[in-house]
Formats: sequence, C-alpha cells, structure tokens
Amino acid sequence: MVRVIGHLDLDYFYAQVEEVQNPSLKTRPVVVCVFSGRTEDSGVVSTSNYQARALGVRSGLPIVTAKRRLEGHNPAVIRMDHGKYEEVSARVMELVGGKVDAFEKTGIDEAFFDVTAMSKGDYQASMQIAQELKDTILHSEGLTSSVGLGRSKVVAKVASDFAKPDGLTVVTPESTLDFLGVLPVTKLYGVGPKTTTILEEMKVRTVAELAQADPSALERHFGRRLSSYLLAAARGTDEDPVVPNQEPTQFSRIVTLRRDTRDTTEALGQMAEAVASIQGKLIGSGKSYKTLSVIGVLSDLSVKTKSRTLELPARDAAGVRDDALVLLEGLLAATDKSLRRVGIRVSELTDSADQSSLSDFLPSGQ
Ligand code: DGT
Ligand code: CA
Ligand code: CA
Repeated sequence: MVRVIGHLDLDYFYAQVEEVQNPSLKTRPVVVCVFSGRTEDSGVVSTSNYQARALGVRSGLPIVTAKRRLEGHNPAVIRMDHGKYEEVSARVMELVGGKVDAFEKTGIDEAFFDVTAMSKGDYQASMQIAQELKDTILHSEGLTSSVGLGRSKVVAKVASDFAKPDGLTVVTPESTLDFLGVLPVTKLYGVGPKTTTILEEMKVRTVAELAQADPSALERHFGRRLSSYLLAAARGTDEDPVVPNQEPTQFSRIVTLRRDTRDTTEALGQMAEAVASIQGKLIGSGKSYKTLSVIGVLSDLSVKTKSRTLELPARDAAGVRDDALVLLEGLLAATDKSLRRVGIRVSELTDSADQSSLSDFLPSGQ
C-alpha cells in the first residue's frame, strides 16, 4: 500500500504561544527575543509573528535592528521563555500522538506521523484526519498549525512548508512529481548550501532536474549514500519510516556563563532559562525524577559532577533550582577553580501518574 505520511509544524510557534497567553498581542507585531545579556539590547530575534515578518523582522535578526524596523508600529518585544514553550509543545505532541498510527516528534514545534492504516491508504480520508488534528490543536491550545501529507517524509515536510500559516497541503502519490518538480532543490530536506552549490555546477536547479539527473554523475560528486538519498527525495520515493520516539531517560541543559565565576547564585541566575526548560519538560511529559545532577566545566576545562538521588521520585519540578544550588555549592567546595559552564540533568525518570496510584495503596495517615 502507498503510505500516507504527515508532517505537522506549529505556526510562528514561540510568538503564537505568547499571543495565546495574551490575546491583545494579536493585533501588534510580536518579537520573541534571546537576550544575550552583554548590553541591554544585545541578542537576536528567535521568532516573530506575521505582522512583524511583514515589516522585515524574522528569526536571527539582531534585536537592535528589529526594534528599528518596528519603530512606530507598537511592537511587543518579549523575552524567550523556553520552559513555557516546552510545556505547550509537550501537550500538543501528547494530544496528536494519540490520534495517529505512529508519531515521531522531531523538534519543539514539529513532528512526523503515519496514518496509512487508519485511512486505509486513502488520501481523501487522510485529509479529513489531518484537518481534525489541526482543529484539535486549535480548540485545546488555541494554536494554528500547518500540515502536509504525502507518500514520504520528504514530501510531507515540503508540503507542510508549502502553505503557511494554517495550511493543509495534500500531495497525492499521483501528483508527487508535479508538486516537487518545479521547486528549487533547496526545498528538499537535507539539501544545504554546499550540496546546492555542487548541484548548481551540474546545472541542477529544480527538483525535476534532480530527479532526472545522471545517477553516476551524482554518485561521483556525493558518494553512494547521499546520491541515492537525493534521487529518492526528488522522486518522492524515500522509504524512511516514522519512528516512534523513545521514552526519554533524562532531561538536561548546559549553559556557558558570561564570565567564569565561583558565585553560585550568579551562575544559577544565568541558568534560569535552562532550569525552566527542564521543569517544562518534566511537567509536559508528566515525569518525575529521582536523580538530579549538576555538571561544572571549570576554568581549566576539567569536568566535575555532583549528584543527589532521592528516596522517592520528586513530584514537584519546582525543587530543581534549590537542589541544584546546593549541589553546585558542594561541587565548588571540592575545587578552587571557577565555573565556566554549568549543566543540570534530571534522570531516573518515572511517570508521575504511577506514583499517585502507588500512594493510593499505602494505608491512610502514613
Ligand atoms: P513558522 O513555522 O514559519 O510559522 O515559524 P516558526 O517561528 O514556528 O519557525 P520554525 O518552525 O522554523 O521554528 C520553531 C521555533 O524555533 C520558533 O518559534 C523559534 C525557534 N527558532 C527558529 N529559528 C530560530 C533562530 O534562528 N534562533 C532562535 N534562537 N530560535 C529560533
Ligand atoms: Ca513552526
Ligand atoms: Ca519548525
């Protein structure tokens, strides 16, 4: 049976989450920024809503430039809150994952899914399923998304990018070559600047030209593996399956400090974002941790780790920060070097739900 693969991508994700939380932002340009902290406005735009994009403000632009372009347009300039986006992401993924045959999250706001069996390979039925997924996400989280359907992961990914925001693009097996053919090769997943330059030298600019390129010439330039991937991608015949995600065994983040320091409060102050991200992942996945570790890369680049294992899994993600502070102090007590980078890791994860059911079995009053 021809497969039906989907790719889901949430629209202007971080900025849309901010809009949902504060609907009055919807009429203004919204810019979510990563402040580096060096000077007040140093840093870059992480993402922006479509009003801001219309004024030339998108991912990667320096904040200073973004502010200049948005002057007089009443922009909302918001600090990125990774933990918050992780929580929303986890809820969306959980929701969608339960409504398809197979589900593979590939990023904070995107995932592949397979609906071949439940649609019996029918593209009309699959389109209905995809529309229902979009509706569910909109009703439960208030977020619009863009979905692409096709016979392979490459086709689905190109399709989800084809109409944005709030798009639904269905590429039937019969229309695959027509759909892909006219696009520039850069639209294919895995075709970066280096590959594009070489293809250009071979006079291959569109996907159709790639699909018809001489296989032996491609192999000479790219080797066997990459050249066969490129041909399959261009023809929409790549067989890469949707591989369900493994249960996470740990969550961790590491941060390079602005300057080397032995001041634990200062170090942890710069870790706020990382701590929030880990807490978001714990809450979003419904996991509790038993072991918390801090990892310090010291000024001489040596690495020290300090861990604490709890008797019972911690249900409350809020404890991560305070416990990390204690561990960090212990870590520094054993050295006279300063901290250069600090990592935080929670591991030995268990499902929070299992513990509450476990405690139900304990005699009351204990
Ligand atoms: P879209 O999908 O075109 O409507 O817009 P986004 O913002 O969802 O873009 P996407 O899917 O490429 O990226 C998802 C999130 O990842 C986005 O909301 C913020 C973050 N992100 C994307 N590009 C950058 C970047 O260049 N720098 C940083 N710091 N974050 C980025
Ligand atoms: Ca997106
Ligand atoms: Ca994305």
